[in-house]
Amino acid sequence: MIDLNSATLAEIPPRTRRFAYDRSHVRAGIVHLSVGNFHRAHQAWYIDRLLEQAGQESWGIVGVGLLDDANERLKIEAFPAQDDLYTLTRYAPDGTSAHQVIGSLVDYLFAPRDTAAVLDLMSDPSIRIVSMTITEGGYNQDSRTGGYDLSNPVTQAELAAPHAPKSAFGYIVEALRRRRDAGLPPFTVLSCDNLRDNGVVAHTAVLGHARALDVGLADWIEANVTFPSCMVDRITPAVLKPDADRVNEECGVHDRLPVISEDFAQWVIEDRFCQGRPPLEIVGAQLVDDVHPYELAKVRMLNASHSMLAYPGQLAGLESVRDAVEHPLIHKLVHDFMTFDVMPILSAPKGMDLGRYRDTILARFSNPRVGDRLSRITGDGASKLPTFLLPTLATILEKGGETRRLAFCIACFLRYLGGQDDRGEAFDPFEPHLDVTARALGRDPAKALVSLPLFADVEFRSHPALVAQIADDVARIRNTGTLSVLKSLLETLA
Ligand code: CS2
Repeated sequence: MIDLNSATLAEIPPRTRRFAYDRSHVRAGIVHLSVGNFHRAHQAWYIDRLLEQAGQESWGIVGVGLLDDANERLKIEAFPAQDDLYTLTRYAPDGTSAHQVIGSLVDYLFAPRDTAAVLDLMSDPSIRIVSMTITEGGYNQDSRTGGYDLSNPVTQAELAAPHAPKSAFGYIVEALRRRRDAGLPPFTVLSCDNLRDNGVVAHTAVLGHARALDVGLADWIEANVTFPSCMVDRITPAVLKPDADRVNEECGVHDRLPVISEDFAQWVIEDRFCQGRPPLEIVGAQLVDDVHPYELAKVRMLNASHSMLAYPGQLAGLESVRDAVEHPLIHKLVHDFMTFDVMPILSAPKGMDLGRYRDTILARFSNPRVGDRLSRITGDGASKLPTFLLPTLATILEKGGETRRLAFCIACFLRYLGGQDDRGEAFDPFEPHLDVTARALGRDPAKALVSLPLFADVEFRSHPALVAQIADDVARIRNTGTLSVLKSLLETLA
């Protein structure tokens, strides 16, 4: 099989669609921090289609890797060898697939090695947007105050040596400083993570970092830089070796890091760009004044349902999202969670039917070929729960309503921290924000709920009955298994 790169493009079989624009004319207008599969399946796919339109060649993307880890090392090798090209395979719920080569990523820099080049690029006026997907937990938020955590050792190091940044915020602030000092206009900062008000969270982080360094710079950023919020949606599974081998076979070209996703995509963006923006509406993105209701619906319905099914599913020994959503008990749990717990307290975006939205989500989870694994969804629960699920619980506690489905999911999360499923099989929970001591608290729910920072937004101290309920669920899950606890829960609630 041929290797993917610019020279072999013409040899790729026609079943794999190739972009029609002349890539040598594409110039960088966007720097994207942290080039994960989601970015490559979502934003880079939108931009790829935009580049097909006449006159849009100034919106190419340069990807920047921030972290020096095993995952990034694969990209350092693969991206240049492939001239930053890659294949995207999209699977529809009816099982059909579409293959294409994406060309919108025009360069890749590895920040720990190419620090000067990254800063030079970000300081260049041709870059009009700096976007990022640094994960829900990547915003360095202080879980107690919601502000930017200046005590983080990485932040401390960056503040002591601002010319040698490490984090997204260190790079953004240093590049903005250079632009201001050179009398150049700034860029828009666009967070593409699944956070409520992601633009506001990014604003808090950038301003928090800048203010600790230079108040004048912070004021300039405040007055000149915009931080639009956006809602992003496309299920993009982790691609393991067998998945990669399969899609390479399907595409007829060897890509070292191919991307897989569902065919559904949505991008709703607040229209506030301080240096102009690509006309993304012509490729299906929605530019709106207020993204908030869309974000809320997506995070509290889709992402929360993902968590709602993934913890019990993994404990029950299931492997994929599809296996879990097609299990009758878990299906009912998730369906009823959306219908009775979330939908009554959500205000839907104008023109959106939440019932239909729920049914589409369930159908997407059942996609027969995407192959999304539960371990991807359960990972980093410490960042996801406070964003996806716990605000719903806090609202129900305030306004009244059923808490037992949420209590059960939290119990499953605490049990999952122990790294053992119902069959006694061990797994390694991916929890980069929880140390060993914190994880061990999974065995002591009463203490975990009142002391782990991730639960800080729920007043568990004032709800002892709920704490007792969760502790009881954890004990019964341990003794009788997850699905038997779920079965009796659903019978009680029927
Ligand atoms: C998932 C998301 O990570 C998770 O828990 O819910 O990655 C989800 O697949 C995407 O947000 C879909 O747009």
